[in-house]
Amino acid sequence: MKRILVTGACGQIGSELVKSLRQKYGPENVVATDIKKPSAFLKATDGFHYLDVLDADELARLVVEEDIDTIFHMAAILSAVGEQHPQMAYRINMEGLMHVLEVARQKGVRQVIAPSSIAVFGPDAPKENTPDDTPLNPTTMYGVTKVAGEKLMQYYYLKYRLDTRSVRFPGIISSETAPGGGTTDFAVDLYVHAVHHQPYTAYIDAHTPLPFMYMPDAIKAIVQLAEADDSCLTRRVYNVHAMRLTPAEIVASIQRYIPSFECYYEPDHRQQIAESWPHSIDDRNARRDWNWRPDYDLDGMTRDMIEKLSQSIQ
Ligand code: AKB
Repeated sequence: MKRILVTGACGQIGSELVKSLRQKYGPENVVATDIKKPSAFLKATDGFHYLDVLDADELARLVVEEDIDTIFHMAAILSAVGEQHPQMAYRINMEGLMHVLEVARQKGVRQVIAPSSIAVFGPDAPKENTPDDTPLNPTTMYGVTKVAGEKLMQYYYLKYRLDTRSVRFPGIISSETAPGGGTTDFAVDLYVHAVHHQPYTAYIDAHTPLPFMYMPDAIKAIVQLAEADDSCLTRRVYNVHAMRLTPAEIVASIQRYIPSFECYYEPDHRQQIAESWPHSIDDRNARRDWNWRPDYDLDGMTRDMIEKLSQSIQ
């Protein structure tokens, strides 16, 4: 049985990943860590530990004491906050990953999975069906750290045979834990405002396309890649795609269920970040190598989001 440690376990993806891994491998085999205060769900389990990823000694202690063989490294600063605090984003994203890889190497951890992002692409990458291999010239610090992170993970695989794996996530839409500090967070805000019957002012222009994915598909992707037979993998980092959506398309989908919902548009500094990213992603390598397929389309996701968010406010 795997012994798993998750960093950033209180974040948007981390919190749902912990739930899913605990269902699969047993709650006692998944150690959740973060610097944030844990949710009631995490608090109720004794598998939560305070951990700052900048503290390599504490990470090493936990890995040894808990006999960890797999690390899901989810702790990161996202694009919008990263542009406000580029030096902090560099430190947390780069030093944090380096600590995870070094502790893994020194303490005999078998596998490290850390997400990358569509933010690795910059304005010179093809906008539609952006392939895995194309120029990586991001214009955000977040993107810079994700490109360097991908290369670092590949280096540890080639030099030390540490089993590193990564997916480039698009914007993730979810109902459980709010996202924090990303450019694509507006998509979640749209749903939250709609179920509260409040209008929303989006900071991204109505017709800017971006790649998105519903959380159950994101969890499926990262767990499926972690479990894939190594002999099937032709690379360490994979594009994954689900939906190409503009804010206006998400609003129209919400209005099919909540017709009174209204959205206004006042693009701010995040518009420039969104415009530097692709519209849609070519994920044929993931589909071929480990059978990746998303389950949700726009209206399927909207139905589920509205149902779950409505239940949570009752
Ligand atoms: C962000 O907006 O920064 C993230 C991402 C696309 O990686 N959601």
